[in-house]
Amino acid sequence: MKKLQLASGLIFPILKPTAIFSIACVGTLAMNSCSEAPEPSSDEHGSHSAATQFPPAKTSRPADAKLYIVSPADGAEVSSPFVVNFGLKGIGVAPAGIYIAEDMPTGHHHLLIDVEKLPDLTLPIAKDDTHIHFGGGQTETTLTLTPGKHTLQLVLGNQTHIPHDPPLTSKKITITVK
Ligand SMILES: [Cu+2]
Repeated sequence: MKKLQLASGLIFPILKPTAIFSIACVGTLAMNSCSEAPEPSSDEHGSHSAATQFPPAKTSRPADAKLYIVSPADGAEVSSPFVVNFGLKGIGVAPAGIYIAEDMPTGHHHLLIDVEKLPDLTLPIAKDDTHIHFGGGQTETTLTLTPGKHTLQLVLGNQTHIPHDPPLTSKKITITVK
């Protein structure tokens, strides 16, 4: 677990939209130079035609990408309000609306609170009190929940809030709020 947290630590601190390209580099294991934003139409990146830059209907993602809740731990007892840390490995975080390229997949977090059954993961994720979007590229949030048991689960969504193909979801954890 220590290794996972270390890896996610690289992603966590960088939240500003201006930093998304370097985050994407982390997510794709530095396939391109990470020193500056890629220019989609420049000669340097000539392998990307205009067509491949257009967001596809389905966004693929690395097979080994992982989405997980760093904290609280599954089964933890917490006092409200409490912080939830999102963990992501093998794919970058980018704000909603941002699409970089097919070989630089990114997404943003969605936290499902007390959602019993996952929604249709081929459609945009609903936006309501129990499906919270982090379209700014946030990787943590502070929650205030009523005392008792609650479940938390993350789903990564693409630039249009649609889960990737295949979808990236975290384990659903159960916590008890004191
Ligand atoms: Cu979203």
